[in-house]
Amino acid sequence: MKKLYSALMTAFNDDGTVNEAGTREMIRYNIDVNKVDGLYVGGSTGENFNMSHEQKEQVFKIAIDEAKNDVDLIAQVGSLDLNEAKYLAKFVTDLGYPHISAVTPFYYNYTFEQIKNYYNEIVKDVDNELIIYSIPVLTGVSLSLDQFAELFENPKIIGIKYTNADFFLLERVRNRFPDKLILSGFDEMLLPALALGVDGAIGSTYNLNAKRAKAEMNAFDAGDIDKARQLQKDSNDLISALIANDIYPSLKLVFKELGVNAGVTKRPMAQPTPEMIAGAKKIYNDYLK
Ligand code: NGF
Repeated sequence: MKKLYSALMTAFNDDGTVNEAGTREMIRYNIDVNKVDGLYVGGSTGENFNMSHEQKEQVFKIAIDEAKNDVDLIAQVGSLDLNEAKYLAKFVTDLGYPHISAVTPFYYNYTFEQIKNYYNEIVKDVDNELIIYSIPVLTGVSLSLDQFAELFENPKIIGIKYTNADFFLLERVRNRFPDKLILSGFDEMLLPALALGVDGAIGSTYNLNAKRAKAEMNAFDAGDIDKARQLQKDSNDLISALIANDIYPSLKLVFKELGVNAGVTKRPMAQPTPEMIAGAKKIYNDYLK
């Protein structure tokens, strides 16, 4: 059974502090209304890379406290500070998170040896399993098939969150590692990723569009490719509109239309403008009502 995860957003107040009540509302909406299989906590959509260390801890605590054991939880602990990544890996493991994930270290053009050492260090002292977070479009770090193979030599490294439009590589990875977990990261490319055998998907737009994505997965599994294509087309109409309206603030503005207080994005992310608010209302009316 393929699994669908929302990349959890963090509700922020105007001053950049975490809005705990709003964050809890989004978690509840994902579990109770979207009926997702899991949440990816502390990823790009969660604005993890905008946050202080204390805020990361705060969000990890809120998410597991609200979600309890209702859905699977993956905590993204990767950081440019390896000591922080190791600390957070232990922190979330002690909180009870069943999986961890870590973005490839970025900015300094690390060698593969350094990247490998980073992953092995993160998992070394924790009794937990790690999913590599590969997102070359934001990190500039592309791992090759052989490099994934080297990382998988560590039995605690169990899979990839694959946010990459390189479908040749995806096919090669799926073929070489049939037992590893591969979760697709680009929501607008879910169907081609399903065709190549991913085990599920994690994404930002599932916060609003999980039911359609689940229906697409089910149609694909039933062999109804025409239906799956139609559902992907409908999703992509929504995703295109969200991207055109600035996706992260717009996801939160559309959440408000659904009666969920998602707060705002944290600066330097864009703050809502009257045009963006009007755009979000239109997205809600056109694609989600
Ligand atoms: O936001 C991005 C940037 N990607 C997300 C997702 O892969 C990131 C994707 O859902 C994620 O899951 C996380 O770490 O929070 C896109 O927003 C979506 O496909 C629209 O392009 O690439």
